[in-house]
Amino acid sequence: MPSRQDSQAGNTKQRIRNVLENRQMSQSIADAAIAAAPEYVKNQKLKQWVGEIAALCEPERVVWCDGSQEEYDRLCAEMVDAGMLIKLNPEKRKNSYLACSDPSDVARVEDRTYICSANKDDAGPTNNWEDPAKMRKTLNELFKGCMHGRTMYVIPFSMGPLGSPIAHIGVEISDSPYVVTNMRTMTRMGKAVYNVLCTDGEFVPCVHTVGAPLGHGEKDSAWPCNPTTKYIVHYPETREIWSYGSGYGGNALLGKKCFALRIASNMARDEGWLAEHMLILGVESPTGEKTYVAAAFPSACGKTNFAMLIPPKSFDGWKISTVGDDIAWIKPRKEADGTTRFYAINPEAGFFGVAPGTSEKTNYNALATLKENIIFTNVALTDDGDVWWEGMTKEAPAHLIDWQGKDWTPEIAKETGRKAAHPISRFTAPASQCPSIDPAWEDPAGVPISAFIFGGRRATTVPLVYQAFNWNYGVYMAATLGSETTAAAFGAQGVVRRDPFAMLPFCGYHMGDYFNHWLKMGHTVDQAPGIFCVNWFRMNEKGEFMWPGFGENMRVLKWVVDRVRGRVAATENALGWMPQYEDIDWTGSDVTKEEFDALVRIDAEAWKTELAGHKEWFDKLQDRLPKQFMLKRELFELALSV
Ligand code: O2Y
Ligand code: MN
Repeated sequence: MPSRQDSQAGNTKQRIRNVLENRQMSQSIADAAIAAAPEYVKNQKLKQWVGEIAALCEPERVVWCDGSQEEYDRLCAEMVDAGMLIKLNPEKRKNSYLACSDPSDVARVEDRTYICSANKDDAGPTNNWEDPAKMRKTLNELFKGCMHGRTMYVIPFSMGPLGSPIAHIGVEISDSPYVVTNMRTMTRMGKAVYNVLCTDGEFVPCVHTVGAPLGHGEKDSAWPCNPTTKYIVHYPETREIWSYGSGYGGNALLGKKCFALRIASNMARDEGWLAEHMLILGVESPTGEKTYVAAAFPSACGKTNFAMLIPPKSFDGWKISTVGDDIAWIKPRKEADGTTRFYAINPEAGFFGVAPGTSEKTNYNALATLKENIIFTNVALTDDGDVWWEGMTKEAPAHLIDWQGKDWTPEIAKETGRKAAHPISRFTAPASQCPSIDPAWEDPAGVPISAFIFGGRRATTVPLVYQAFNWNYGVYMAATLGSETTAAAFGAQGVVRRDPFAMLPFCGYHMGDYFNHWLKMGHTVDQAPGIFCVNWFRMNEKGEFMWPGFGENMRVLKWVVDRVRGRVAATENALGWMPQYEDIDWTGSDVTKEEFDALVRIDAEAWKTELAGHKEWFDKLQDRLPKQFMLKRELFELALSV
């Protein structure tokens, strides 16, 4: 009989053997992943990292994506065979597909989104934080073998035109073909990125898994994801992104919110630029004069509509062009005349827009963009193989298959309230297909920004438009931006959720530091853009919107352009500079002076409550709040009481 010591020694030997075997297995998986790289991949750091991730996730195979049309078509065909995509009728929507997600995987998961900075205070009170070492341990365990039975795709992408001095490279590893195809539309994805990366270029490593390993012979689900465990993790110091458990939108397409905003905001702070949740549009006058504006609106405030605005008929010769609908990267640049200005690019190549409410009437350009090469997610399927969503047409089709695969009729909807399309169902569309796309949208140099516009959804208190007295004051205004969460009646404020710069879920570091960065950036340019606040959502005592919005927003936009060009008057008041009725172009409009006056009325009592709200918000940021903000708030209070 072996002694106790003998059997302990035997166990130890076995353990060592296991460790060595595992190590060997990991090494051979890594070697195979690296060997699968095409010869044009020269970046050693990238190859080594791909090998390490393959060894951790243990996929069945590794595919280095080239971004070609062939690859896109092949992956779509594979997803159709697997039941993940439905090919739409090519006579209705050429080369387009519908994906319907698991009902548990339909939105960004903010409560599972983390900024894992080394120091908790650096993430700030508005972000979830976890100790990076602890998070790495958690994720390491989750990612171990997470791609069993799946293909691991290596997706090289550029945020911004390839080679632009404002652009940056990322590489996403994902086990989702849906992610590959969406990334191809949303970013500049594929082979050409390796030329920019060269042998030693920098890239942001992004690791994504749906978190649903397949057992031997196990049948896959139509939308694999992990129904219980989700993590969207950012390591700002090492500029890494790790996402586990979701296959949807901003959780999985890591170039968008994760890289272009959360990680990029850290890069921008360190390197002296701005990574913003902003659309970029161009305003062309009848004489051909072009003015570019960047605008920040929280989600669900009509951002895409504003980016693609069609001016009212009376604005003959005026044109709005779209540079981007969601994100702007902005850097100071010296002009030929020696002056420094902000130049902006749209780091994305596509739109990931909300479908419901989009119609030819509300956003003609968006609908025209959706004719071909689209991936729709969670909209309804028509009987003739096209798509439909609430608000697309006045009358709903008589029968649909809803986003959950169930029969849907207007009668069923009436009885049950069940929507045909998910309320935040999406389209992924190439920006190049947008009729209003700006000729300079891919200019590597970017476009010069003359004005910043900030808007929230406020039923009361905030006027239609006003201009900040100066840069610092504008930063204060943007820092206190908010939207009402409940419908407010005339004279009574709803609950205001602060969404500074529309960046609350997207700023990858402490908001107080972010405000200080903005204050500093004002000094890096000779001509700081004008800063404006707008509110399209003011309501009357009957709870009706007082401003028609949509194309009519052009009237406000023209005033903004005329202000920064120094050719229209404004009146000073406690909030800033505001137009009088006569300062706005009303041709073709039936808005009366009384109606306009009500839209810009400043209710001193409501503003006192608003300023108390600013204090509450500032108190959360404590010692990192710019010192001048408290003083500004008090000056504001004084101005209101005179
Ligand atoms: O990212 C998502 O999955 C949905 S939210 C979204 C999508 C596109 C553009 N903006 C947003 C947003 O929440 O701001
Ligand atoms: Mn957005």
